Amino acid sequence: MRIVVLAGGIGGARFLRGLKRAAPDAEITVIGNTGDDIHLFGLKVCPDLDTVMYTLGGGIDEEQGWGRADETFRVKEELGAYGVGPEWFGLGDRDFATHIVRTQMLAAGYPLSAVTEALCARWKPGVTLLPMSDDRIETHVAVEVDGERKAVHFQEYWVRLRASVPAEAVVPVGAEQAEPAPGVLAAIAAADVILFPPSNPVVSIGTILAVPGIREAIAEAGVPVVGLSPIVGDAPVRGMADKVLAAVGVEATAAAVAAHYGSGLLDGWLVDTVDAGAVAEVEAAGIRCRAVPLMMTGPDATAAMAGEALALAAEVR
Ligand code: GDP
Ligand code: FO1
Ligand code: CA
Repeated sequence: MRIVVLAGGIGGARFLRGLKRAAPDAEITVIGNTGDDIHLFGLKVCPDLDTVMYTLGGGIDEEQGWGRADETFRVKEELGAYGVGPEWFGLGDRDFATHIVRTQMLAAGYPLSAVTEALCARWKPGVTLLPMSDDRIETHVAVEVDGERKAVHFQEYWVRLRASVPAEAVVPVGAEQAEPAPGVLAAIAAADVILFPPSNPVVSIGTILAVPGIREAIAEAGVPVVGLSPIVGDAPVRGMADKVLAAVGVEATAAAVAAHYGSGLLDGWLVDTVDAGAVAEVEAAGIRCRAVPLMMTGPDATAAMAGEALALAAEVR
């Protein structure tokens, strides 16, 4: 079975670990979000691609959900000693190697998709990891700070500001001019099922869908598209997805997120058992819905969630 998964970072990566257990013989292609990418110290950092690669390749800092395990921060300390910022984005020594290799290959003319393939040759994530696009797309957030309205890079909004100020707009800068990366549309066309993991609906999955051609390809794929709610009990399980949902006028509820993706895209939607009351509302919107445990408390729980998503896909086929 060929499964295509649109993934952001921590939520998507953890779900993928469960999906690999639930469907060990499936061919999984991950379309990864690159809107979080940031250029720092002359290096290109791809947080969501790296989180998927490290998590599935066994190199992730499990507790944080991002960055490498067993990290040290000598380079970061030395940069700080030179007064070279920003100091608010924690890049570790092991992680720096990934960004150096990536930047070196990009400078040699390799597209991001080829770079990602080369990095995955070491990590062997057990899935095909494709960036959503080889073109530069960076999510910026319009905020009002000290009465002044400005756009900040997503990472500054998320990490430095801790999403503490309201997001007035979320803009994937460069998306309109971008193209899907090689293999993305072909993977969608060849898929037997397409999954939206419990990733951030706005800045992860929303950004991937903003790449011209991807939303249409999924809508026209003619195969079940099933999503899992990242919102449980009217709140994100972690992080601040509610802040960016508010920016796009979507309530932080499991049903509202399903409606946001729309029945033109979604055939099925899994909500957590605490949101069983939302099932009727989602079904009324023309999306098959089932309430199952959706907390990724460990590999077994996540594998069970993935199994439920595949079962719902089989039902809506
Ligand atoms: P990010 O790029 O690192 O923010 O990761 P993603 O966008 O892939 O996923 C972030 C989302 O994962 C957040 O909105 C969380 O609510 C969601 N999430 C994290 N853990 C869980 C979980 O155990 N269950 C569910 N349903 N969602 C989760
Ligand atoms: N998230 C943080 O909250 N603080 C950090 O210092 C931080 C550093 C960092 C370094 C490399 C990387 O790949 C990810 C990093 N993240 C950090 C996570 C990053 O903000 C992700 O984009 C989030 O998970 C949201 O997508
Ligand atoms: Ca992300």
